Amino acid sequence: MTGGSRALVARGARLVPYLCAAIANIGIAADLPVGRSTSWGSFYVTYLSSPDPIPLNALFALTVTVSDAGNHSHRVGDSAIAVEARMPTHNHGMNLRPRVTAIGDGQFQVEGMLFHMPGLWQIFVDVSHKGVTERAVFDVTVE
Ligand SMILES: [Cu+2]
Repeated sequence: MTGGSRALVARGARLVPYLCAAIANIGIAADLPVGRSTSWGSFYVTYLSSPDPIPLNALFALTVTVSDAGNHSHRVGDSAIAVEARMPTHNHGMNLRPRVTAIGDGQFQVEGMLFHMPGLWQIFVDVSHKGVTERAVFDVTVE
């Protein structure tokens, strides 16, 4: 499977909870983490934003979880992450440098994120583990 078709499948899968929430008229979608596999398929990265959805021009935080790609319930406890975000169509990043704090068992608190313009942003989570670094990319449209 190519990376392109995998991305399409992932986008399609993300729509399902929103459709369910719309039909049932309940707010479950907001509490579901967003998940992606990393570039070489070794890890599965999820985040929850606070607040959710990610606001325009206001500080927000992410809780990031790194799991084994083959078993999403198995956290990669001795991993480390670095986080940045860019607007791909504007070729610029954030004006702030986020702070990453490991909170144990493959989870990280990322504070000091701020998206200062509306539009498409990409959050890059670089996972390092046993000398290997792989990237998970999350597309986020901020309105
Ligand atoms: Cu911009």
